[in-house]
Amino acid sequence: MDRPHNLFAALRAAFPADLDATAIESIAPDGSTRHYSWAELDQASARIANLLDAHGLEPGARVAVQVEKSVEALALYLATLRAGLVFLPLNTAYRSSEIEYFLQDAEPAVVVCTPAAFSWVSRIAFQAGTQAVYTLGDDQSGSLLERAAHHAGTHTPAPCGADALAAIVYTSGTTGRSKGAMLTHGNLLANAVTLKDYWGWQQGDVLIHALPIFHVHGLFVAIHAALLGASKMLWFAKFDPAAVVAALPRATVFMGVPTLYVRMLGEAALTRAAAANMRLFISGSAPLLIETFRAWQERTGHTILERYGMSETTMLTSNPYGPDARFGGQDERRGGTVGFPLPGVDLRIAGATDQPLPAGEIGSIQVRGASVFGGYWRMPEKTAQEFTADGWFRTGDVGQMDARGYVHIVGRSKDLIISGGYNVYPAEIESFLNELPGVAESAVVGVPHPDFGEVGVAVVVPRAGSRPQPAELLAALKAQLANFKIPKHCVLVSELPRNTMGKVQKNLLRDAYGGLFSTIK
Ligand code: MCA
Ligand code: AMP
Repeated sequence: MDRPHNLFAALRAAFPADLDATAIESIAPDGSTRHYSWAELDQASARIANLLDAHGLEPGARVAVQVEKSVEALALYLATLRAGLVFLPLNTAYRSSEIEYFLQDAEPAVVVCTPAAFSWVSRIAFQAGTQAVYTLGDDQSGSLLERAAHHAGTHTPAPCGADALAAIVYTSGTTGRSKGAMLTHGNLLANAVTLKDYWGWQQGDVLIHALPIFHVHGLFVAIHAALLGASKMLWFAKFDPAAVVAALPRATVFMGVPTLYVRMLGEAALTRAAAANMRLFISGSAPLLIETFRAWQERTGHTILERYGMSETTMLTSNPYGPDARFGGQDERRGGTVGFPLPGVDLRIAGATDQPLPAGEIGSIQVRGASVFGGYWRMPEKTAQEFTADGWFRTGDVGQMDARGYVHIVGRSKDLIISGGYNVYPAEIESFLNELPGVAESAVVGVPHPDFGEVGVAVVVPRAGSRPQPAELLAALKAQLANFKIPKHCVLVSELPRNTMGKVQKNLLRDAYGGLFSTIK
């Protein structure tokens, strides 16, 4: 029989003995703070777990959540794990058509949204068969906490095996709509323990948490490691570079996407002295430019540790924190690389027929290991396509492993733009664009951007006799899609470049528009 493996139980077991100590210091934009003790975090999640239990849901029932970042939202995540239900986080930028898709696909039993969104979210949710819709504001308002307050502040975590589903994380597809990556308690716990050990988590560590908590980076990578390390978190609901730089002297670890590092470098207060107390800066979710890596080294004296992962797999590789015996005791963090496969992760560079390639050759990155998900929600065919016959997951990233064992990501076989750490799928934007009046066809490509790393540019062919205004096309997209997905520029062209097979040559478009943002500071 599988042993009990509730992820919450493992996180809870790591709480410090002094439960009255501060677990989270939440820092508001005006600088005011609110302290949450470990006991409060435990009790808040217990109350919500008891409320969820009162619904009498089957294990595996989904709890979909689209709320602003708050410590109470974190308690809701912990409560869902605790109750043995499945957490489904949703980006707060998603609009109604996007939410409608997720709720119809996942059929959550419970939905939690902001008080302001209740009327439209609840309409969609009840149509999708949801039993209960609660609200949660970022100021402790809403029906979730009101109802939870009537429940006990103690709760026994639901027993569940390592294979029990803990979360569904939607990640868009290169064709068609988003796919829900199903992550188990075992997947998440394996990765959390690995990261805590590999990154040398120490007693007394203080993590600056300034990322959103509806994606893998902010929700799993940052929070699990901090909780397992019994570390205090300095909690920012929204990233503000000046406020984060001001908090560095009270912290030891920071995690961010490259855009956060770029913006912090724009702060004159970022100095060696300001960063003197810090132990570790970690970057991921998007490529860290070598210029940023070097500028950070020069300004702060710290070498950013870059790592690589995916929603389907959580973290896969990391530059070393200290000497890695598996790779000859190497401990150098090398800019432009994502480091070594993490302990417990098998990574290979494969050729066209999935055969492993020798060191130095470029090929598809394929992985397997305890953190790799079992499949996509209700998409067995998609799942089968993404795994090789011998059980390796195809990441869709293209890379190379050098003779010393460092993994380099050199491109992607999937048509994906990573903008400020968020993924934007050109196919989705094109399908909306192509429906707009006056549009015959379109192509969306990613081009370099000094702040977001990469942004989308829409290249549109008008219908014969039409002359749609680019600004109006973008405004029409904005009415339907999350704001970060909106291309930052739109051009009209008479035709798209195609190869002899009729496929749009996006590389030519990227070359043509690649310099659009190069002069922006
Ligand atoms: C905001 N905007 C963006 C982005 N963010 N545009 C493109 N890409 C973005 N990422 C747009 C808004 O639509 C808005 O446009 C304008 O920029 C300003 O918006 P605002 O909300 O003020 O921006 P911000 O608050 O300054 O946000 C920027 C940000 C944020 C802090 C960099 O994007 C962010 O938190 N990124 C982190 C994402 C993340 O956590 N990714 C991890 C995924 P307008 O005014 O026209 O509306 S997990 C993952 O990738 C894997 C598993 C991994 O390896 O970790
Ligand atoms: P997601 O769909 O949010 O899971 O995004 C996963 C993708 O982000 C990966 O497949 C990579 O393409 C990309 N990614 C994550 N970390 C890095 C990194 N350090 N360098 C380059 N790409 C990264």
